[in-house]
Order: sequence, then C-alpha cells, then structure tokens
Amino acid sequence: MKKALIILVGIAAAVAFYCAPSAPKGSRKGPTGASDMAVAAQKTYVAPGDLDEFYLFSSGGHSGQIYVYGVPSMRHLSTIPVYTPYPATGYGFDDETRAMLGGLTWGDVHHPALSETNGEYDGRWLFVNEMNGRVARVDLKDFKTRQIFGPMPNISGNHGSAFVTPNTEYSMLATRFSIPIPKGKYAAIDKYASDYKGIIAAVKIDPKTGTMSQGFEIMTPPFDWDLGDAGKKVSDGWMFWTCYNSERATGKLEVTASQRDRDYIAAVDWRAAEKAIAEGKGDVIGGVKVIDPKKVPGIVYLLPCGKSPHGVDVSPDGKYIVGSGKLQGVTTVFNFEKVQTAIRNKNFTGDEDGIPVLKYEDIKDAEVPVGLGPLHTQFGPDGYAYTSLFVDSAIAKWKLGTWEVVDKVPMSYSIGHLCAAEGDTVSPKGKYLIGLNKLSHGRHLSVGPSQPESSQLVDISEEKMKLLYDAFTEPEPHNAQMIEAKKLHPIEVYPKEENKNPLAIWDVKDAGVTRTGSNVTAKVVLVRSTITPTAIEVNQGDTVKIAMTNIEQTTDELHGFGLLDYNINIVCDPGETKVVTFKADKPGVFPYYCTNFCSALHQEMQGYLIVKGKG
Ligand code: K7E
Ligand code: CUA
Repeated sequence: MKKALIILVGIAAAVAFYCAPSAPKGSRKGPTGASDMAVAAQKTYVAPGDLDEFYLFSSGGHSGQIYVYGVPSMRHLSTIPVYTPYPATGYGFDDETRAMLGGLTWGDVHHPALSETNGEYDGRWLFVNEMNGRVARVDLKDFKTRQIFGPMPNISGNHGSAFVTPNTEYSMLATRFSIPIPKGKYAAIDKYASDYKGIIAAVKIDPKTGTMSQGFEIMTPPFDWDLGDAGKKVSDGWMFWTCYNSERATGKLEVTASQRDRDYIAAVDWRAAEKAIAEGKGDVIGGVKVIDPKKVPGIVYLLPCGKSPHGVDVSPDGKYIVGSGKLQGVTTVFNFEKVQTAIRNKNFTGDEDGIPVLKYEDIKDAEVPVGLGPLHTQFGPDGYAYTSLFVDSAIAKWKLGTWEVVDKVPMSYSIGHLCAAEGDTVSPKGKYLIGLNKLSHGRHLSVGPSQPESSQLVDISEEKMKLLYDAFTEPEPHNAQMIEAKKLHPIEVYPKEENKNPLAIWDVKDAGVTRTGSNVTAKVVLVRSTITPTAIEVNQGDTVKIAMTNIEQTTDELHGFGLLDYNINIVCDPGETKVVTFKADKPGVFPYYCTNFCSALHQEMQGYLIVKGKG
C-alpha cells in the first residue's frame, strides 16, 4: 500500500514536471533528437505533386472523427466524419447519415482498426470504436462511414475496441465501466463487487460486405477492461485484454484501484466462445446471449500482470503477449506456449468468479526494463519492439527474445499510443513510427488555452531512432493505423450505373416537384452550374423530401445544397444521390445555393424554396 502511494506520488510529480510550461518559444532550432535538420527535412519533404508513402488513420477522440494524414509529410489530407455531424461534407444532415448517428451527436473514438486478411492489412475497411457502446465501419473504397453498429446491449464504455481478428471474423470489445446488467437494472454502489458486471464482446463481420452484426458476449467480474489485441499466427483464435481495478473498488480509483501489485490480462479462446454459443449455451440478457464463465468453463483465463496494465500487444509471430503496467518501470512479456501449457496442466492459483487465474511465474518470459509508465507497444520488421513511456515521455526500442533495451528517444510531451507502419500486423513495415502525444505546449505558435495535441514522426529505419517532424493533430490522438498507400485504391466518382437510389435522376428534364396530400417530393439535379429546379414551391406544414443527384462523372466536381434558415446542408459527390426530409414549418422564401466552389459560375448555382403560409 505504502509502496503504491510512493509510486503514485512519484508519477504525479513526474507528470507535473512534464506539464510545466518550460519549452522554448519562438526560436528556429533544430529538432530535438534529430541528428541533423537537413536530413530530417529531406526525409519528410514530399515535393509538390509527389505522394506520400503511407496513409495514417488517426483517432479523433471525442471529436468523433477520423483524421487522415500522409506519411512522411504528416500533411492532413482528409477528415472522415464518423460519430459527429460534419458540415464540410454534409455528414449528419441527410436522412441516411442522420439515421446512422441515431440521435447521438458525439462519440469518443479511441482505436481505429484496419481490416485484415491472414493478419495483414487488406485495405478494405476501417473499424473504429467509441465509448457509447458502438463500432463503426468506414469503407476504404470511398472513405465514407457506412455503418454504425450499436449502442450494443449490456455495454457501458466501449473502450477496449475495435480490434479485429486476423481474418476480420470479429471486431472485439471490452467494457471500461461495469454496471448492473441488463442496462436499466438497479444495484446500489456498495454492491459493486458482486452485482456490477464487465463484458467482453464480439461483433460479427460479414466477410464479403463488412456488415456488422451481434456476435457474442461474455460476462466478467467488475474489472475495468482497458486495451486488447488479437492473437495471430500461433495464437490465432485467442484474444487478450488488460484490466485495471481488479480490486473491484469504487470511489477514488486513483487510490482504491491501485492497491494490488498485480491486475490481469484476460486470455479468451474466442473460437471456444463461438462454439459454445452455437451449441446454445449462454443466458439471454438484454436481448443477447451472454456466456457466464462460471457455467461455461474453458473460455476465459486470467494472466496476472503488474500493475494496472494499459496496453497489451501481440508480437508479429504471435508468440509473445506484451503487457504494459503503467505504474511500473517494466513491461511484461508473456509466452503464449507457456500459457497454453499452464492451461493444459490446470496450474491455477485460484479464480475470480469462476475464471481460473494462472501463475505469473509459469507464463512470464521477461520483465523488460523499458522505463517509467509503459503504455503501448508496436513492432518493427526486424524483431524490435517499441514501447511508449508516458511518465518518461519517451519511446523505448527493445529486442524480442534478448529483451535488451537498445535505444530511447524523447517525446514532447507525454506519449500515449504509438503507431509504426503496419506495426500490429504479422509483417510490420518499419521505416516510420509516430508518437501520439497528449501535450504540445511551446512547440507551436500559441493558439490560446485550447492547445492542439502533437504527433511526432520518428525514423526507425536505422539502429538509432531519430525524431523527424512535429505535427499538430486534432484532439484526441489515441491510436492510429498506418498502411502502405499502394494497398488502397479509392474511387473518385460514384459510377452512374452503380447508383441504385430509387429517387436518382440523371437528366434535368426529369427534375421537378410532385405532391401526394401534404407530402412533397422534389427531385433535384446538381450539375455545373444550375440547381434544377430553380424554385421549389410548397405549403406551410408540408413534409418535404428533397432528393438531389450530382450527375457529374468528373473527379472533384462536388456540389452542395445549403438551405438557409432550415439548418440543411448537403454535399453530393459526383454520381451520388442524397435525400433530406423535413417539415416546412416556417413560411417565407428561403434561398438554397451550391456550397462547394465548382465552376466560374458557381455563384449562380442557386434557387428558392417558397413556403406559402397558412393564413
Ligand atoms: Cu492508451 Cu483510450 Cu488506447 Cu488513449 S487509450 S492513450
Ligand atoms: Cu456547384 Cu458550386
């Protein structure tokens, strides 16, 4: 207990030190840690017209978005709205995306996950979680959010998500907050240890379409599940999750949940869970089948891991499970083979609500002295691992197998996740590593108290890591995924023949307004440089449906539809049809106009919604 407090005080002091506004301002100095400014500049310079080598898909945290950057330039290329309306692309304004958002206008995005085939990124989809129990799928054919699944039953605080299995069978998740389940059930807080439950869950992914559906859920003790990673190669079929608060404490968790020297990593045999569900095992709670490990043994095991572990990361060969105890100075490497042997031999030291606990000494291969506050680990192509150190504000490079720490590079300041090129797959690409930092003070022109986060690009192509570049990212860069640019082939127009919207029209002569009772449908054509029809007349109280098709088949020819005073803002990409339905409750004349600059006569692209008053 005393030891825990001393560690906590030490960490608090270290954090306070790093947060002190001490960085130099207004000087054009060489980048800290880079051997040479000219080399760093050359390595990150992407000449006008040249293209970056990698895409970086970075979490936007509670902005609810995904930000796309090019690497090594670190140029911001695009914003993919996922959980939050985004007026720039009209996301969340038309009927389809508004329905997808389902009344929630924010989400706290943490972990983007690229789809995989045989453990390698296949460039098809990007899955991303958010805390309100949802997972979304972005189609990388057009970089658009195509599905938001959830909020899922029994899930409270979907943090340990949206990790995919090596063949994208599932997107896996685990809850950060435990509650009495199903949602809506009451239990007093002093019954936390017994009546509150955590959940580990799997979202099923259709292998052809990427469509998500309910998989299975597993009930757990009320630990706070944190991060996860799927087994791969030798450990394929298993899933690993860290937790803190195995104390089952409530109140001030910074003290109450840091009592024990060890928390756990859960090892889940997800194929066994899948089989149990297929055999009809599990109880229906909140409308889904939930496995209780006490009644269905052989699915979940607990690996003791010190101390309040945060990240868990499986090595490219699947042999090692790296658990980073954020209140320690070491990161712990578990050996998957030893875990299997211990399970076979039933070498358990006890259980937690029926879940067997393995013996630390039986399964551990090494405690690697990486430095203070290890959080997350990524991998290179050459047997090296890279661990982020929050308290030390640095990245440690170490060797798998020899467990030797060979290099460290400081981060400014306080790194959370880190992202190496395809660094969580079976074949990491090396070259670049990005530190996703929590603080940036003093390293950019001052923008007032709301400061950006920073992402720092590090060269890992040589023995010594070198800092190359500071980029300033939108909040909150939790995790990111970096994929070779050549793996993606996004379309630039929607082909006319693939547009199946029943309200799509392709000729201005088909545009016009039809009425059934008080329901009015306007079919609209957007093409340089007219919105047809140029006037839409309705009566006050009508339900108005405007279906607009951008009939262009030319790259970059987007048109918008901004309707003043009605809070309507739609953007149609070339070949796309969008529909918006609203009640014409305000009488008067309301201009609509094209919002995307599209031609020399863009300004002429306008019209009027005329709403005839009742009186
Ligand atoms: Cu480390 Cu939410 Cu992945 Cu932030 S979590 S750092
Ligand atoms: Cu169409 Cu501007």
